[in-house]
Amino acid sequence: MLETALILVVGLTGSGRTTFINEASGSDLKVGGTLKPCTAKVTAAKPFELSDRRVILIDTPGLSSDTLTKISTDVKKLCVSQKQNLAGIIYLHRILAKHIDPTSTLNAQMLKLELNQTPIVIATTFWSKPGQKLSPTPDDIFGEGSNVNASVEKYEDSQESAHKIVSGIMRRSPPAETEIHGSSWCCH
Ligand SMILES: Nc1nc2c(ncn2[C@@H]2O[C@H](COP(=O)(O)OP(=O)(O)OP(=O)(O)O)[C@@H](O)[C@H]2O)c(=O)[nH]1
Ligand SMILES: [Mg+2]
Repeated sequence: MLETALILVVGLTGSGRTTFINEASGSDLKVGGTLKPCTAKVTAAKPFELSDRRVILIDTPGLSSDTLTKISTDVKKLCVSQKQNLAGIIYLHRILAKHIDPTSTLNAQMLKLELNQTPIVIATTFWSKPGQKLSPTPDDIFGEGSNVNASVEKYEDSQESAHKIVSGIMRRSPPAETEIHGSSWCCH
């Protein structure tokens, strides 16, 4: 049987998490079309196979001070029910954002602490929209001196591009290290 890779997809509301997940997994989760946040719950998408793993992407509500605790609690529960640790976190960043709000940096830092030592990829979205684009560094997202060892990838609105990002994170998270023993949460 294929090993399961649970991968968390996070980011601010409207950063394109659900669109990315639907494209990668062939799911049909509800995408936002209004000014209101759309995804309200931690939701496991349809499993799909990639690089000899069974991949489950986890959609989340937009990361904020209000959702942070709920996201980390629900993700830990999901990991226990799947008997797997997280194989990684994909942090989606809307490339058109002019400034990164310090609160969002703090929230990203807190989530990283909660889900300690999980490999992280920052994936930038909205490249097809016109406007000034500034690619972020891990320090921009997680705070100056945070020493987060994350790569920054460009998501190019296609399944191939989404799969490349997912495969990249799985290369940094070998299957043998991801299993949870017993029912307690442990992160590597
Ligand atoms: N051009 C472009 N549009 C995108 C991209 N990602 C998402 N969108 C559009 O942006 C809107 C919001 O996308 P969602 O995938 O719902 O974003 P989300 O991060 O899941 O947002 P919430 O769940 O509402 O917090 C939709 O109209 C998408 O079609 C992208 O990479 N490029
Ligand atoms: Mg969503």
